[in-house]
Parts: sequence; structure tokens; C-alpha cells
Amino acid sequence: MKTRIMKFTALMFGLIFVFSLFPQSAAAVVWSDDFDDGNYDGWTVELGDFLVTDGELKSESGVTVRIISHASSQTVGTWSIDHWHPAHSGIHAQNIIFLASGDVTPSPAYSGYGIRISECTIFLIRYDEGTSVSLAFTIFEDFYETWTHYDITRNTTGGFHVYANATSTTAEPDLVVVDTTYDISDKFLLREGNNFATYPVSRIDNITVDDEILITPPEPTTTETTTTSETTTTTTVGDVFPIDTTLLLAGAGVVGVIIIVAVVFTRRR
Ligand SMILES: [Ca+2]
Ligand SMILES: [Ca+2]
Repeated sequence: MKTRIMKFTALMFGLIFVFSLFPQSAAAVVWSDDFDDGNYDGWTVELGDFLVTDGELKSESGVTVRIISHASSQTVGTWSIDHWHPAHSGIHAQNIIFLASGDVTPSPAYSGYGIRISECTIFLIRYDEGTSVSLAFTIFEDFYETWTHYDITRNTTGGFHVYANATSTTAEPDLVVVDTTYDISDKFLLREGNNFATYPVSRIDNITVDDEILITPPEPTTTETTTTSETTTTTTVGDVFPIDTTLLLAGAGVVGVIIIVAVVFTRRR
């Protein structure tokens, strides 16, 4: 009997070991919409009119500003979206505000972050109670009448990466920004506007919000330089996010408390 129990226990430990070798299920989609069911249920029209045709979300031309929102509290992870840019030369901007809180109407007073796609340029924008501040931008050749896939990632220390048409999970970001002003979100906004409301509108599809960072830059390249004084300097080139000093301080504080407790404990004995 004892032998059977031991064999069974060994088998269970063996199975647990084998299962632990498989990678754990990775990232989780928090919410997504591909509009393939022909509607935008779950979204709230804030300004203007919207419609779903051919499994894509569009705003109705005719008013200068069109805004639609979706509940979203994610502040770290990956936001992905397909965007089709209409062809015209007017002043036109599509804002994909992926992290936002605050009122949208009657006057825009929301704060957070988004990308703005305007003519040939992508901006990473910070919104301060409705006012927009450009944090970085990249000029592209031409967005007109083409679909562009955007991935935006944000880490826990406020590091943003924006990728246009990334084809793998390792890619050079098109925009790199660190900003820690806002760390709260209750909505995702699509805001389209132009000065001439009769122009054709953008199309949006395949929105996915994921709680993990799905795309990372390539590994930084490390070069070693030997100087005459026989010391070796290591230079790291690449995108390095700043270390969160508050975390370091918190860690140091915890270590300090443990040492104090240990000393007090040892003295009492
Ligand atoms: Ca739907
Ligand atoms: Ca679709």
C-alpha cells in the first residue's frame, strides 16, 4: 500500500513538473471590436453621427467634430487598431485617444493620451483637459487611401512605444515617449475632425486592447570599448526606459525595515 502511495505521489510530482515546463497562457485581451456584426453596440456616440458598413466603423461626414467612446480602464498594455486614411488635402485629423478620463461633452475636458493621424504625420498627443500637447511625431510618406495598422504599448513606468505596420513582436518603434502625467483611464475615444465637414471620413477596424506589452524593440546592442588605462566601458545603445526610482526607494525601504526587525529580534533573544 505504502509503495503504491509513493508511486502515485511521484507520478503527481512528475506531472506537475511536466506541466510547469509549458509556458503559461500569455496576454489577455481586455476588450476588442471588429464591427463584423454590423453594429457599434457597446460604444457611445458623443458628437456627430457614426455608422458601421462593410464591418468598419466610420463617422458621418457633415459635422466638423465626431467623437465616439468605449469604456476602457487599461493604462498599461497594448492597444491595436487598423485605420484607413481618406484622400484629401484639407486640415484633417483622426485622434485615437486610447487612455482618457474626464468629460467629453459639452466641451472637451478629457485628459490622457492618444495618437493623431494627420495628413502624413503621426503624433503622440497628451490631452490636458481638452488641450492637446504634442509629445513626439514622425512623418510618413503617404497615408492616403491606405490601411495602416497601429500598435501602441505603454509600460508601468510611463514608457510609450508607437508602431506603424509592425510585422513581428520585435520591431523598432516609430515613436518613443516617456510621460507619467496620467495613469487613469475610463474611456477609449475616437475623435475625427476637419475644418471642411464635407470631406470623406476615416475608417476604423480591428480594435484590440490587451493587458500585456505584445511588441518590444529589438535587444539593445552592446559594444565594449577598452581604454588605455585597461578599464572596460560598456555602452548600451537602444531604447532604455528609465528605472522607476520610487520603486527602488520603496525596495530600499523594505530592506531597511527587514534589517531593523532582524536586529531588534536578535537583541531580544
Ligand atoms: Ca458590434
Ligand atoms: Ca471588420
